[in-house]
Amino acid sequence: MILTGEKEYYKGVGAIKYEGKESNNPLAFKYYNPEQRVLGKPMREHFKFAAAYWHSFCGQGGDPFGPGTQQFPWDQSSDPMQRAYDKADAAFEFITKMGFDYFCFHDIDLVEEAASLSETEKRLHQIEEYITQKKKDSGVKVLWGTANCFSNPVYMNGAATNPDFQVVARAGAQIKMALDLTIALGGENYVFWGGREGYMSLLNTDMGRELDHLAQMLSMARDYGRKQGFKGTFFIEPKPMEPMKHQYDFDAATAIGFLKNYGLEKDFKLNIEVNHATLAQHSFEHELSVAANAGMLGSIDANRGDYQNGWDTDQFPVNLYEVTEAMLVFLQAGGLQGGGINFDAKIRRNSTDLEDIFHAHIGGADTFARALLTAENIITNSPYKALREERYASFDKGQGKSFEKGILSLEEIAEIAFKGEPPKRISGKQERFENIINQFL
Ligand code: XLS
Ligand code: NI
Ligand code: NI
Repeated sequence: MILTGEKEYYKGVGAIKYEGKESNNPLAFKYYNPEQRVLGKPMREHFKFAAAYWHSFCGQGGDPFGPGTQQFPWDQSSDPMQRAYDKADAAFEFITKMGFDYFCFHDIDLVEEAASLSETEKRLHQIEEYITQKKKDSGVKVLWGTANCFSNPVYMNGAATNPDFQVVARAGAQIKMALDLTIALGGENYVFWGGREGYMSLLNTDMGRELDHLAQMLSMARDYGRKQGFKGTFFIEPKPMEPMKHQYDFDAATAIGFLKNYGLEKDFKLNIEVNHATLAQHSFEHELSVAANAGMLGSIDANRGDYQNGWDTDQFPVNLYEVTEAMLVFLQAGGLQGGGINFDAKIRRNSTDLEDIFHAHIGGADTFARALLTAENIITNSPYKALREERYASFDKGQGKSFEKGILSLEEIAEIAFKGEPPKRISGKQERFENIINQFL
């Protein structure tokens, strides 16, 4: 048995508790009350909050113009395995203090990649053993695992969609190892975000062939996972651009079309990321609705963008109005299928105190909690649902109902129009709907 570390990294920060909105304690939840029931289900179960290993314990604030600014005390050893163990200690300390039940990871977040695949595999086995012990001690679980098939320069032309089969095979090896690791750690889901799956120029790209290859890889991963006894859901995380100019999983609608085209829709659902939605010129709630309508609303990556610029800034959620609209969709869809809310978000580069990561997650959890409570209130105590249903009332009876049932032909509805009165002008009442949100916030 491996003994896990005794060191405390986040000194001075204890367990984060719910103290209510009157509390002035910056290190307490004001709205996120894990056991409080919302529409019959505790907040803890609605959300399944997860910390993202990469942003919170690996990324140190580097950007294209300069190196990291956050010096992590767990990143000091000269031995990569020791660094990985120390990082796991810090991660579990943080997650436990937050009172979160879950984390998400990429394979090489847990331990740095080695010079060869077989050396990397060895490292992954070692860290798997260590984290298994930490999971046992803490009760913390894995929401999803994934393979980072985008950072290593070998993937500069794509991973599963690389024009060179040798690279595709290497991506396959990495995905296999990441799946093994996720299964060994009891991961509830497995994610594919295709960082390099897309193109920079169509001139040198055979898009049709690349899409076939992507589907081939996903089918193989699905078959392998199922053979190994993985019962969880596979998620595709749509994103329109960055790092590639055009990504194949552009948005929810594109990903759903792709999955159905290749017969993958039974095993795969979607992981909707707020910032990816807005990069695709959609709103968060739009992407949630598209996924929910297809029965594929699997999970959420909760990180907002900056509305003044066009990249994935991965900021913690703070926008109550936006998240309330999203929670209306969320609650009416019956929540998430298998997934949870993963804070795929990072603190700003000049947030350099170790406690800043607590403020960030407290704010994110409180934003979701307050929005969920508001949405519950709107659904139960406002005319919102009735007003919306009323707009479609003409389909609830008579000819409208027959149309919905599919028993009218085009000739028949044309005849209805010719014979009937000209349609009345009916207001969409958008402003009234918008005011309901403000009233209940
Ligand atoms: C990047 C993605 C990434 C995925 C996991 O934009 O959000 O962090 O969630 O690979
Ligand atoms: Ni993400
Ligand atoms: Ni992202």
